[in-house]
Amino acid sequence: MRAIFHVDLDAFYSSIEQRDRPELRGKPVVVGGDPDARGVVATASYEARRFGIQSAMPCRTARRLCPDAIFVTPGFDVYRAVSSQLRELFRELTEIIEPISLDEAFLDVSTLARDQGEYETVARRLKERIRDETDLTASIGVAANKLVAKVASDFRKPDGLTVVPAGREREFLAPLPVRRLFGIGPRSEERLAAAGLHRVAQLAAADSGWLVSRFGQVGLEWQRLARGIDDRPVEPDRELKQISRELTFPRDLGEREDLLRVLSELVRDLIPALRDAPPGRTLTLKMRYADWTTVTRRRTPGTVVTERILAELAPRLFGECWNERPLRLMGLGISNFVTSPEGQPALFEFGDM
Ligand code: DCP
Ligand code: MG
Repeated sequence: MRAIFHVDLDAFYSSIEQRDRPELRGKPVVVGGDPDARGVVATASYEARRFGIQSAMPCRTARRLCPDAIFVTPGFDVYRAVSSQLRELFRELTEIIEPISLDEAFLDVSTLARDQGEYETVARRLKERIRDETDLTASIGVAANKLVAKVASDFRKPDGLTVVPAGREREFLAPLPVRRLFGIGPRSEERLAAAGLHRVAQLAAADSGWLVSRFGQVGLEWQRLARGIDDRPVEPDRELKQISRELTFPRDLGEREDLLRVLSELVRDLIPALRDAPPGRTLTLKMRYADWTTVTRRRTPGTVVTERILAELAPRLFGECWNERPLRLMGLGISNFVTSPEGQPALFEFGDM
């Protein structure tokens, strides 16, 4: 029987800013880009979220929703330092730690407790340790697998602790919207909604033959998630080789305009991961044509791939290698990471491409 913690800090960047600048406490704080220069929101304090401000939203929209919001430029060095502090605290419990981003990790704590009730105590103690050492709050989900632990950490945010007892996974997930399942994104959610499946319970109970005929094999994978089944191990110290996003379209797309739109969605989806990863030097575009021919094109611009370079280079690469035939999939990836601290993206931002 495994026991897994999913630990996720609350409003990470903005909580750190509020911690370090007392004048920001209790105020709507938005961490991200410049509202006058097409910046996007990295995160917002809970005070700002009450106005509807969310990660990835243009800062300009955020300012419209809350004219009193205070905009702060991210201080990644501090965020990284806190992240390593967190890692040390996790290490007090287990070596089996899988970091997902600066503020989020899975911990396999299976050997720590003698009975299930003890895990709650261990998790509570970890929250206290985090608060004592960093002055920040974390939410923790405890479950027998990663999927359920992840959903559980989000269940009572902020400063939450949710334990899902073994055997109760399906019941816990049942009332939630399908979107909450780690692995079902907005597009899958739309496809499920079109088939009348909105809640996890409906997906869990659906006829499996019908699911396959409607969605293919992925329908069965979704159903396993909906039933709370997940055997993925916590993978410690996974070395990051590439961060990527790809999308298989519901139908093949042959219009340049549609494909450019998908490409900018992929760029947008990649940006949060880009922020949490070390700087990368190489951008890869992947295209799969309707006949399954798959083409990948790489470009190493001579600087690290910043958000701006990503946004400019991706459509250029596409323009250079798309042969005008319909595509079924497109993907973008960043690799060739700079591992030493020399990788200060801002320094390279205006380098030539
Ligand atoms: N982040 C980002 N862009 C995004 C999402 C997140 O730059 N689109 C950054 C800012 C967040 C940090 O990553 O502070 C952690 O992401 P989370 O999704 O855990 O969000 P928060 O910790 O801010 O809030 P929550 O309390 O919902 O976990
Ligand atoms: Mg968080």
